[in-house]
Amino acid sequence: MKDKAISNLIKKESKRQTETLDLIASENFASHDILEALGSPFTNKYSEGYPGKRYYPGNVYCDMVENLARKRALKLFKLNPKKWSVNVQPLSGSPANLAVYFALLEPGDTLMGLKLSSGGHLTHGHKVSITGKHWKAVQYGVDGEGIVDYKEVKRLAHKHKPKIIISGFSAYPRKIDFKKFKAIADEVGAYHMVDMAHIAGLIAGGVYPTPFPYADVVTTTTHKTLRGPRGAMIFSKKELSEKIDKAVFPGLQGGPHNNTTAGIAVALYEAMQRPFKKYAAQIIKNARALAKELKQFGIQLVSGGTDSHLLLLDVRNLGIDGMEAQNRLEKSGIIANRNTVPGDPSPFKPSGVRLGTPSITSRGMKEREMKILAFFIYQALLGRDIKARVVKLCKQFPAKRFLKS
Ligand code: DSN
Repeated sequence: MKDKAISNLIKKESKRQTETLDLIASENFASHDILEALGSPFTNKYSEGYPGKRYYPGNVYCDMVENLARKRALKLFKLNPKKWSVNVQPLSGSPANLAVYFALLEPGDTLMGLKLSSGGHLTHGHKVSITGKHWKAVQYGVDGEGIVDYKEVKRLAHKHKPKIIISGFSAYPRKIDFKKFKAIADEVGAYHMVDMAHIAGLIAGGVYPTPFPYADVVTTTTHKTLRGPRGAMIFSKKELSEKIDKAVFPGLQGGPHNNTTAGIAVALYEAMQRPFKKYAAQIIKNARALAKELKQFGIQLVSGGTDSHLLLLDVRNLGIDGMEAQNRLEKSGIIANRNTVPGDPSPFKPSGVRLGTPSITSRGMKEREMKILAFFIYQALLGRDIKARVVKLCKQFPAKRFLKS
């Protein structure tokens, strides 16, 4: 690369990723093949519209890429193409969710989602997001154990009659009862939308319950447990797909990022291969092992454990808050984000840290390493410097093979 400034920063970022442990639950390592697709000449092409119906010429191969991505997406999640459609153009998760609301709601209509402070997402109706400003947002919570309060979901749904009920969360360690959500949505005539961004790879790997039998629309990003490039997809029942497609383009976006679509197609191909199932299962095994070990150090976990790729630590009993925990971990080369725990009064002073295992599982770590990692996390949270040992562990599980040189 002639631009030495950027080339240097890429090298530095690669080194940072290699020499730290990434426990951010929404991050992962995309494969070298995916990086190749992202850096391919597909980045040069405009293709507003959909395959066979583009506004510009020259899209013969873009059409093939997008059709292949769509076909693979339906196949991976075992969906009948006569009943389900998928749009692979959303630029990321937030625009994907926005497109669904834009397609299915009128201005001022009501949507209902989990509170941010209980593990929901900004785009599920938080007041600072357009989704909470443009539409009337009703927010449900979790109970004292950190489990979705389904009674409250039902009560609020009957009271406010939302048009969309959203399930699928960003900081929720347990299994979600999609069937219950669908039953409540049906009772009040609402659509059930599942945002499976965090758990898509686990669902694809068959190690987390699939939401599809109980959903009308399913959105997902492609870069979390699914281990693809940064992008998103919207699955919808056939009768809704025309509205969704129109909301994505021309409603919200211009030309799709064809290089990303190519990367998504590669990620879907990879997720269909046998090793991916093993990978998905190992993510959960690692999360459970990490939870067990951390608990032995007296660390408190929201809901007491996990059924997924993430854990939510409540660090108050260590005499620190989430921000301090995040900083102490980062000093030792462990990258994890501060997070609210249920009941936190403000997202600006959260009491917890969210940990996820997708990225370290991609590096090849297993239960044995979770024992070591739990010790490192505990030491770092106590303010002890264990950076050298973290770097040593990183060297044993190199990330170089994912990174383009
Ligand atoms: N930022 C993502 C996460 O960390 O969960 C969600 O958008």
